[in-house]
Amino acid sequence: MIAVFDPRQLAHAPEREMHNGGWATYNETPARAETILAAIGPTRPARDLGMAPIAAVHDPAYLDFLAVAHRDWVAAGREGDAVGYTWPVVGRRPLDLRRIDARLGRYSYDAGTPISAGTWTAAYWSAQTALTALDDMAADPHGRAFALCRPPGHHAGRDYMGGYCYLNNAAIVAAEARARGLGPVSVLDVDYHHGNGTQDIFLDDPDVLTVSIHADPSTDYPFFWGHADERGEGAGLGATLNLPLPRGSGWSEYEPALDLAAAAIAAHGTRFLVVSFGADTFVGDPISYFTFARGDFGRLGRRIAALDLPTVIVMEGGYATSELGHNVAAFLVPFADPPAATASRS
Ligand code: SP5
Ligand code: ZN
Repeated sequence: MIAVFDPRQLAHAPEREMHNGGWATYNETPARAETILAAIGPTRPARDLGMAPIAAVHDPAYLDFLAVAHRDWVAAGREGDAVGYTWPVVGRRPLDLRRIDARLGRYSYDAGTPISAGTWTAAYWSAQTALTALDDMAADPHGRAFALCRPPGHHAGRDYMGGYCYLNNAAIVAAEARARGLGPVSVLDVDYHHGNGTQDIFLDDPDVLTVSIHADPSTDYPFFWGHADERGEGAGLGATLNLPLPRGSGWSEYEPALDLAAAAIAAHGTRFLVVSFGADTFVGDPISYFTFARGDFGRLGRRIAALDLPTVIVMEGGYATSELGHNVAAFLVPFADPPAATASRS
């Protein structure tokens, strides 16, 4: 199976994040990518496919902000990573404010997503990694490619960062695939956390179905999105599906949700699939509460590969670093098999 990784993604290395009222060591480390790299075999580097597919998804003022935020932080006399401390309440009027702290608040929704010196470079190459996987997917014998993206993307919206995410790699691939006429497109998000950014980007869009299986946002991050009654808006009503599960869920709770997701993907007439893959459903994940064993990642991969669709898998979360590479590799194994072989196994 084709896999893409670009080492410039390692430039993103924030030191700490705000968690439950105090500073904690940053979970989304360069070591995550390195352990996945060591477990999955050969990868190819990203090519630069430019800003246009990124700008098709993200707001231009937000992109300008991301590119200069750390420089402006340093220019304001600050040390370490740029992080906001004041956020506009929903419904506040738009203001064109210049101070770095105001812009950090305007373009984020949490304090867990700092901007380090290398963040823009890494986020740019993370998006290019996903786009290169889309470009190269056709060269794979079964039309599947894995993008080893870091930083992850599914919490980033059109004009906001959050949840360790800056550019929404999965949404960028989905929009580009649609632009190339590969649709109808569906995004299946199997990270532990709800993919709020992806949902927001396509909320009123009937063409791109977004389906997310995740921890109930009543108890888990990102709290304000991902509830079962969010079904899309306007013309996109019905093209959003949320399947929240309680903490403690394992494969026996997950599999029926996956069946509902598969039925929705089929009903959408899907011809191209983006998978937002997080390994934070693992029982040993330090910030998550599902109970997947290693073998469950193989089951999940088999079920998704059996959909028999051209597929780009985009890496999202997963923080049990010592197990992460093996869990990701277990998920990817079925995608190297021909679709018929995958479908015939249970
Ligand atoms: C892509 C992804 O999986 N993002 C998850 C973002 C979750 N952020 C909120 C959880 C913060 C937990 N911090 C725990 C620190 C302990 N060292
Ligand atoms: Zn996650």
